[in-house]
Amino acid sequence: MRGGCEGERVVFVYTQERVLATRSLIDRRLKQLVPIREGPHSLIFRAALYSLLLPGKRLRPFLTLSVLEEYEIPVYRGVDPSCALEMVHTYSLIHDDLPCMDNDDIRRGKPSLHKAFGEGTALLAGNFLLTRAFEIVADHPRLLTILTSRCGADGLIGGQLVDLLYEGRKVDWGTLQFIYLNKTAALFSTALEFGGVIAEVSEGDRIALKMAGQYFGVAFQLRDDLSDSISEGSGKCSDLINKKATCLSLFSRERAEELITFFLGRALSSLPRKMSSLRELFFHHLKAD
Ligand code: GRG
Repeated sequence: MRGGCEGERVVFVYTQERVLATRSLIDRRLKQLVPIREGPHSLIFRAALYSLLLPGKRLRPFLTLSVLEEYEIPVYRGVDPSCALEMVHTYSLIHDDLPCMDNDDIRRGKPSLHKAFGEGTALLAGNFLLTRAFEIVADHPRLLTILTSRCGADGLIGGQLVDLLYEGRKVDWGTLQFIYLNKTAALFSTALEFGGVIAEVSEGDRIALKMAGQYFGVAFQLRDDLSDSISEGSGKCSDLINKKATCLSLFSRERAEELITFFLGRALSSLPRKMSSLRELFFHHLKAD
């Protein structure tokens, strides 16, 4: 793991090695938290693990663990909450891919869960992962409250519903920001806030972390809209097929790039500390393809 020194403190940076180390830590724990159990229902564990262990970037766990590191809190304390977040994220991807939603055949480079296991099993595996995530944070009331609110009508569900409602319809910037904030930014802000809550930071720092996550999430979705528009033929162009409301329905590519720069700036200036690894992660995932 590469690192630099700032005074007495070691400052970790966002490197490929570090991404792999985080992935391996999280994946090992995910396998323990969702063990394959034998019985008539064993299919649910295999289906959930199929999606969970596909090579996702594990960005949300990385955000939580980076906050802990910044505040010099042992990283192990964030592993289970990070796994819970990754389960919620995976559930949202499984359901988003279903024929009644985006109808995507490919996810993380492999057949999406309903293609591999059938629609009914995919629906249930998503529900199972969401329930399991709540079970994992249930003994931490503050984390549970945050996660519950971000998964509900004022979070993922609300964002996804408005996203569906605006398929093929003209969208305005206010509505698009609502979709981005709830569908995409909700889990990034949860990840940073989880770090803050576990590290018992001041109220000011917790709110700043949450805001950094919101700004980063909006920029991340803007970048995803731009990437999706140029990946026709790669199996990742469902936005075009579904006539999704994206930033390109409103802005030129150049204007969208300016907005990414704007929201990146806001995300960086919201961070309550130097947080080098988070800054690098933000830059890395928002840069033009
Ligand atoms: C509640 C069904 C339901 C959906 C909620 C989150 C969501 C709404 C839908 C998921 C699909 C989607 C386009 C989400 C937007 C955020 C986004 C670009 C997710 C991909 O996140 P990455 O890049 O994915 O971190 P990996 O695979 O690396 O984990």
